[in-house]
Order: sequence, then C-alpha cells, then structure tokens
Amino acid sequence: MENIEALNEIFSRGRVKTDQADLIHWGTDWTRSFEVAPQAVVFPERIDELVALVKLAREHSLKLVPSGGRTGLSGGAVASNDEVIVSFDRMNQIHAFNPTDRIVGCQAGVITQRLQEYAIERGLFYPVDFASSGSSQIGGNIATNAGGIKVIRYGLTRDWVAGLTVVTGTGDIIRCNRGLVKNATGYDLRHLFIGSEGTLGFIVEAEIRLAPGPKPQRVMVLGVNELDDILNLLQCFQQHVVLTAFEFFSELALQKVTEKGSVPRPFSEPCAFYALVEFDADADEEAAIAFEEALDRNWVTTGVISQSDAQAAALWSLRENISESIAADTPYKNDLSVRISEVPGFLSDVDGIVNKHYPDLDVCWYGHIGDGNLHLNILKPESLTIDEFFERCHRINPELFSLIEQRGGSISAEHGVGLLKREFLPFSRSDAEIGLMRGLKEVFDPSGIMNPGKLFSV
Ligand code: 2HG
Ligand code: ZN
Repeated sequence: MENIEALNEIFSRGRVKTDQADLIHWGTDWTRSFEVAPQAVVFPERIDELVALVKLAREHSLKLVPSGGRTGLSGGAVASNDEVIVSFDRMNQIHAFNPTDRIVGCQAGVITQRLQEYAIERGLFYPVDFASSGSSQIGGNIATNAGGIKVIRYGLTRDWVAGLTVVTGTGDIIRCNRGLVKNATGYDLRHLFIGSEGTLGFIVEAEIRLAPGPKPQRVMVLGVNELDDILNLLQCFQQHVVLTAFEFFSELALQKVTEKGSVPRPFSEPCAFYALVEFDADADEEAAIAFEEALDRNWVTTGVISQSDAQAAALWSLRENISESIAADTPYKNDLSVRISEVPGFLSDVDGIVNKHYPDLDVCWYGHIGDGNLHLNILKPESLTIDEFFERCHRINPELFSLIEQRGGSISAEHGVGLLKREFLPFSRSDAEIGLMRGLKEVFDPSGIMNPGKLFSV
C-alpha cells in the first residue's frame, strides 16, 4: 500500500493501475505460459518520472519490468514476481526528423509500424519488419535486437540505432552516440543496451537511421521436396539476384495458415517445404534464370511469382501468419541459429532430434533460413497438459542445444532469452562471458531492480 501511494505521487492522474485485469493485461507477453503476478502498472510520460521511479525502487527494493507492445516470445516482459510494470504506452511520440542525417528521434513506446509509415511518408524506409510490427514498440525491438524478415538485406535493429537515451538502474540518464556516424571515444554503451532485455536500465528514446526508399518488390513462393535443397536454392538465387528476403516453411505450417481461410495455397501441388524469395522487381529476368536453373537441378518442383502488390502481400501472409495460426496449439518455441555455412548440417541434426524425440508430435518448421535462423515450433498434443508438454520439451533441449553449441550457434537468434531460455544460456555463452555479463549488470543495476530474473536467474 505504501508503495502504491509513493507510485501515485510520481505518476499522477491515474497513471498507476492495480486492477487484476490490468495486471494480467500488461504483465504478460505472447508466451502466455508463465504465471503473471505483478503489484502495479505505471505509465510514465517523462524521463524525470523514470529517474524518480528508479530512486524509489532502489530505496524500497521494488523490481521493475519494462513493458512495450508485449509481443515477445521468451517471457522477457512477463511480470511474475510482485514487480512494478513500467509501460511505455504513453511515451509514444516521434519528436524529431532530420532529412540530411536521415535520422528520426522517437520515444521508446512508438509502434514499429508507425515508424515504418513515418519513413515512407518522407520517401525513406525503416527496414526492420516482422509480423508483430503493428503492435510491437521500438523500445522493445531495441531491447531484444529484433530481426524479422528482411535481415538478409538490411540487418537487425542494431544496425539502425544511431543513438539511445537510457535511464540506468542507478538512475543516471545517458545519451549514447547521439546520432553520430563516427565516434571513436571508447566503449559504445549503445550496443550494450541493444539486446539487454531491460536488465540494465530503461531505453527511453532512440535515434533511428532510415534507409533510402526501396524499389518495388517481387515475391516468389517455390515448392521444395528436400530440406537440403533449401540451401541449394538460396545459393542459386544469390548468384543471380540481390535478395530482400529468403524464408522457408513446411507443409504443416502452410496447412495451419490456410486452414484459417483468409489466404489460399500458393499452388495446388503440396510440397514438403516452401521457400519465399523476395527481390527488387527490376531483377525479374535474373530471378527467372535462377528459377530455371533450380528446376533443372530438381531443387524446386513448382513456383508462383507475384504480379501485383496485393499478390505479393498474399504470398507474404503465408509466411507471416504462421506464428499466429499455431498459437492455439500452445507451441514450444525454438529460435535457433547457426552460421549460414552450417545450415545444411544443422538442419539434418535437428531433423534427427525431431524424429528421435518427437515422432508422435506435430513439429512446425519455418524461419529466416537465409540468415541461418530456424523457428522450430513443437505443437502441444491435446493429451498433454501445458506443464507436462513444456517439461518434455525442456528435457530434450540439452541434446538439441548441445548440437547448436558444437556448431557455434545460438539458442536464441532473435526472440531473446527472457525467462524461457535463461537456464540454457550456457549453451551459447561461455562461463567467462556470463560472468562478465553479470558484472556489467552489477555496474548498471547495482540494486538488481531492473527486470530481475530475465537473461539469468537471480
Ligand atoms: C516469425 O518469424 C516470428 O514469424 C515468430 O519471429 C516465430 O512464432 C515463432 O516461433
Ligand atoms: Zn522470426
């Protein structure tokens, strides 16, 4: 009660919520599988309020969970232990744009899609894109270094962050890099905060660089019968065309999307896998050559090419709607990555594990395979409870993650570690690295108030 009164003093005008429905709403993300038990949600509008909140939290041992669009898939924004959730919903302004620098200044709560539209209105492009861009917030994207569907050409969120303003767990406000292209003045703290999952402080504002407006795009969906051929196809296309995207998905993933009725199959012939390829429309001829070559080598069996933006969008829906279409199956999510050159061996490793451990379960394969990133979703059968099912998947993880470790890969390519993957972090980071990460946390957040329990256990 005392805490709530103190919070009400900082966040006047009803910006503290404690109703159970609000706690559940703001205290969870798209994982939906963790217990949610925060004590309050607050809605800052200014940086000085966050500084005051950090001070209060340090004095009263309050734990703070930064919260954006809550579209995360690893429990990074879940509040399950009496925390105060700090929602950025009211810090959602774009406040600066400089066409010479091509930099937008915005608050952390700006919705990703709004930033994309803002760029397009100025003839420019914010190229980080994914299915949840209509509700995810830029601060959350930065906190997980979000990737998405155009990484093969444009890179990750990290590549577009030119400056960051953060409030650390010590209550200091720091402005990192300030939009500079060149800045050789020692440690670039901006990059520590990118991907830090809210464990070092609050990302409150960002300076985001924009790309030149893209050329019109063309999309192909191709049928592939063998897993191995997906990589052959990637190389074949890359020899002829600069790709904007190279995605893949399995027949089960396609069935899950088309069952919902809003998009038809790309062609009637069912294939084991499908590749979605996107490139500049003026490279049509080169793409046709790549397609012919792939047909000759039996790497593809059939394909379609978009003839309009509407068709391109429909083909994209086949890939982008997968995550939502399988949500009702309570999937256990794996977000794995290896170097591109390791992908063929890695896919066969994963295939072995799936056949050995999940012969009785539906396994949905898809992902950004052009970046070496596989989203392997195991679907929960009705016969198992969520706990039984997750326990079974967790038991198999060490074997799967050992293979990732041997190939020098990552147990979380783009979704983050959060609560879901924290016990498996040592498969991707050495003891020495984790020790240093903990040391950095101690420096930026000596009282342990910032998103405790995420990334590593406390
Ligand atoms: C995607 O690529 C998202 O669609 C979600 O990263 C992946 O649901 C998933 O596992
Ligand atoms: Zn993804």
